[in-house]
Amino acid sequence: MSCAANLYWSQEYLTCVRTAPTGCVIVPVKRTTPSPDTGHWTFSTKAPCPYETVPGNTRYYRLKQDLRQVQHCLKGMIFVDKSGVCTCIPISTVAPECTDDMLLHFPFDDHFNDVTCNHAVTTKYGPGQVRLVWDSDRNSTVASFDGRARLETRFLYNWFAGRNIRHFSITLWFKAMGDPGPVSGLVDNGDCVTEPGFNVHLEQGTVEGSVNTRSTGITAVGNVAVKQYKWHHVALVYNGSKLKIYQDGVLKKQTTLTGSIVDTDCALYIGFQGTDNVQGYFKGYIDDVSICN
Ligand SMILES: [Ca+2]
Repeated sequence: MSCAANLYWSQEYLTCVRTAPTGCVIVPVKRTTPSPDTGHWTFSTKAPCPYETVPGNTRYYRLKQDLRQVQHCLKGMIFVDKSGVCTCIPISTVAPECTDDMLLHFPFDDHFNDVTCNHAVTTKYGPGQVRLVWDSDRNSTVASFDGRARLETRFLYNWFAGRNIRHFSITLWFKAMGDPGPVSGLVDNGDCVTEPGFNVHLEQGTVEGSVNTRSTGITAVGNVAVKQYKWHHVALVYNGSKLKIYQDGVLKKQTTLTGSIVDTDCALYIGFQGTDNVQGYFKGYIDDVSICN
């Protein structure tokens, strides 16, 4: 759902507002008018972008040649380097997606949080970094994981309790850049104290998913080969009778599974699986994570 004509989404106020964010402190040589669809303003410089995002705060950016030279986008905007063009864009110009089916959606376009009406917020954990970077193949900003950090959202703590969930799916884009051997988690809700209710992870150069139901237990589908440094789309779908895994839009494996998904008192992890604070991290890019029920 988008804002009505002449209104702009404000992530700060969580509603549509009449005034669009008006600028960026980079001196623009060119300013385009806002897109009628998104309300985005774009500023560009003629030279390749001399700035980079300050780690951990995408509203701030600094001169690559002198990291002390820190500037910031105006309130409600964040800095991105779109293929060499310095740009400040609104935190979000898209209203939350309020549907019965969409539980969580992380587009990673300009922040790390969920954009559904559940408004789930993520927090970074681990010694490393998760950053937003522009990816020209995806033509989108994506989340970059350095192999030592993850995102967590506590929205799924005990979420399955009493809900009798028999329809559940996870979709995401990923580009693996780490060691293809060890387990590295993409999305799951567990191993904090118990086995996950669901997970999608990489191991030995393949992608695998599993769902844990009360009547059947942990059931996995996978062993689907993954190419390093290539974007793949993966979908794990449980429909109450089958568990299926799709890669790049093609059904790769399926198996019989019944019953309601077990509850865990664990957070949702993105970019990690396990209890070990060294192993289990994902290195690479993740984009557009959706969870539906
Ligand atoms: Ca994105």
